[in-house]
Amino acid sequence: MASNRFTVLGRNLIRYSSQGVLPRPIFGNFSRFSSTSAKKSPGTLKLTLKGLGLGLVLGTGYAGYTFVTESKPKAHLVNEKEELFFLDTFPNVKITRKIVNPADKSGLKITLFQYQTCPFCCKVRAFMDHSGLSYDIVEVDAVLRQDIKWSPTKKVPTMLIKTPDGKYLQLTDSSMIISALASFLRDKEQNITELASFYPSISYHDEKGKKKSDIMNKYFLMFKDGTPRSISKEELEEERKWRTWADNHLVHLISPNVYRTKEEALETFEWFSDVGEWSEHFPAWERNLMVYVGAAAMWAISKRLKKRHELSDDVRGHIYDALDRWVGAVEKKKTPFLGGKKPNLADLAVFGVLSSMEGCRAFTDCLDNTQIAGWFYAVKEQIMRNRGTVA
Ligand SMILES: N[C@@H](CCC(=O)N[C@@H](CS)C(=O)NCC(=O)O)C(=O)O
Repeated sequence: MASNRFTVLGRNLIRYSSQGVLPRPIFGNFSRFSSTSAKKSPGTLKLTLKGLGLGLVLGTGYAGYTFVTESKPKAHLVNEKEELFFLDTFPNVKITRKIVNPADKSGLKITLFQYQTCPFCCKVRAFMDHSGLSYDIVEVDAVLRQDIKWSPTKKVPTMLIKTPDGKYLQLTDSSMIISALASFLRDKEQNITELASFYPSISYHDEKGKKKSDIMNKYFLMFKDGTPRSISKEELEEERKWRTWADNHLVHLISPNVYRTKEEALETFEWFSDVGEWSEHFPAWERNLMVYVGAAAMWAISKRLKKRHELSDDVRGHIYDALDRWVGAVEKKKTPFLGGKKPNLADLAVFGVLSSMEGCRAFTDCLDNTQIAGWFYAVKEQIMRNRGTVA
């Protein structure tokens, strides 16, 4: 079996591999898809439904990611794995932006489907820009989400990568995307489809009997010829620990902080609109609906999220504590980054999550009340140095 050639530090892969859970490369067994139809102008009923649905969509979107990333006990593993998903043809979507880096030697043709300020999407972009990759961006409309209709998971970030046989392989989940691409960039001889197959999606029933799924090994890098001597086991473990912390802890502090009050929620959505160029990409009515209804919905939802994650009313205090912990871990290394002289995947994950609130009052407060600024802007500088330009 192909997986025998790969080593991964930790027991997960070996355990799942021995249970026969790891998929073999599944060429020839791909799901088929007919591409999305062109956008139509919405009718009155549709407009009304959109208005009513917006709060719910934004709410469930943000609440959804927090729910998925929660590490609850997994009551019952159904042990169903989902096959890799491929499209035969590229979907009928508008490319919003092209990032071009002439120094990119990866040979990968990547399209990222995203919301500009989603923390998980910011994490993926931080990694891709730091790696100097060229890629196309599709800014997904958070209301209709037409551009990801083709996707079985209906979440962002999601990615399509062109395979040598001309199909499009879908990668989902920010941490899986980063691990699979990072593994590929270490050894471009590896096949991206085969690499993706080492991150199987496994379903389980939670304690309430609800079917959920998660991606195995998503914090693990896959090394074809064993762990490179240049990295120690401890370094890899530490990197995984903080990547997990970024997804399971830090990210849950963002919504309660950026939507803390009605005014902050509105400011935050105005900033989303600016950086996501909503005025450019969406009609005015839709942009305004997204800003006003979105801000109101998220202000309300953030209260529920605060309870779910057992945060006190002093939500700023929680994020300051988290950042103090992170800065403490970096300082202990006595190097500019957790990864040493260069940011590692944990630096990029923490940076990515934080950059999702860079234009918010909560971020300015973090700069004023913690020591995060030095590290944050040092990572940003490294990313800016490596990244391609908008074509
Ligand atoms: N674990 C996933 C979480 C992704 C996620 O929940 N994304 C949100 C947006 S921030 C989403 O797409 N929610 C569904 C929706 O918007 O309908 C990851 O790391 O990529």
